[in-house]
Amino acid sequence: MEIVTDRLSKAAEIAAFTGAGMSAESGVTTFRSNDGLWAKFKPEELASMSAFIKNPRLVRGWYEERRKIVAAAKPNAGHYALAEMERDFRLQTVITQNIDNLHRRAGSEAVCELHGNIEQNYCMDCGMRYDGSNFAVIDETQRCTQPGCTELVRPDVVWFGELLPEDEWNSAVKAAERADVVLSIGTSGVVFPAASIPQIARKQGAYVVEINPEATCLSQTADAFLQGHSGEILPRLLEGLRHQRQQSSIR
Ligand code: BJW
Ligand code: ZN
Repeated sequence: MEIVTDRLSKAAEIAAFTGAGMSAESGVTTFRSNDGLWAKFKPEELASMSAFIKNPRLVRGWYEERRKIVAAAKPNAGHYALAEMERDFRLQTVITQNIDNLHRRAGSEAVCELHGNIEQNYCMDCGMRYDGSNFAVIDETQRCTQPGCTELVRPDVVWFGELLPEDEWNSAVKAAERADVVLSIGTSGVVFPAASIPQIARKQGAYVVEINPEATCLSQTADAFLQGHSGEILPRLLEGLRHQRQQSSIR
């Protein structure tokens, strides 16, 4: 822990790369855990255009339920610690795979959302954007209300086989390349291209720290593995940074 705090305090730029585990302590179920209402489905079976076309009601039900959970959820101590690292230390960017908005709600400003945002929707035909529930619900599916258009409205998230939003991806790669330290937090690291962010950073010489209660495919190559929950580890890192700053101001 001290070695990581030391690296963080000396870094000119820090980036955080986050996955579903970041929000687990806010009560948002991760994708590849064995609990939760939707555990009987693999993400590949729901998060895809083919699943949506085949069964829009099922996929819409999944997103609708998750949207409600996320709206009722509160950022946890880990989200707040990252927001404070951005405000008071050198955390430049939070690169997130999460669609739950919890980083922004905790106060993080420089957030790259690689997989979209569950609060946004758009029409699959005319592209009209819907940010609430102002679409029509016909036969339990969401439909566009533009004149002459009744196409399905889909969530503005990135499904398997779809390209990541170009601007967000480019900003994320730049942040990873510039960073001296990358914190990879609460991700199984199996979904690409997002999972390549720690590797991109490491190639440019960054010190990569993984925070996760379980070992993942990244654990072997990370420079440090802090085993535990992000809601506990991140506040401790923040405390360590504050302590170091205080010590150096006394000296
Ligand atoms: C805690 C904790 C606590 C618990 N504290 N930690 C290269 C190689 C191989 C495959 C591919 C490749 N390139 C592309 C692919 C195909 C595919 C892919 O990667 N497939 C793999 C599964 C094999 N990728 C794509 O299709 C991507 N698009 C693409 O590549 O476009 C180019 C292309 C175009 C056309 C044809 C082909 C290619 C798009 C991927 C989109 C992924 N979308 C989803 C859904 C988003 C919307 C939604 O939320 O519904 O994104 S899937 C799902 O997985 C979601 C997540 O963001 C993503 C990653 O999951 P994450 O966050 O890692 O969660 P978990 O559950 O896996 O892990 C949680 C972790 O937390 C665990 O480790 C726990 O231990 C830990 N944890 N509690 C800290 N308290
Ligand atoms: Zn439309």
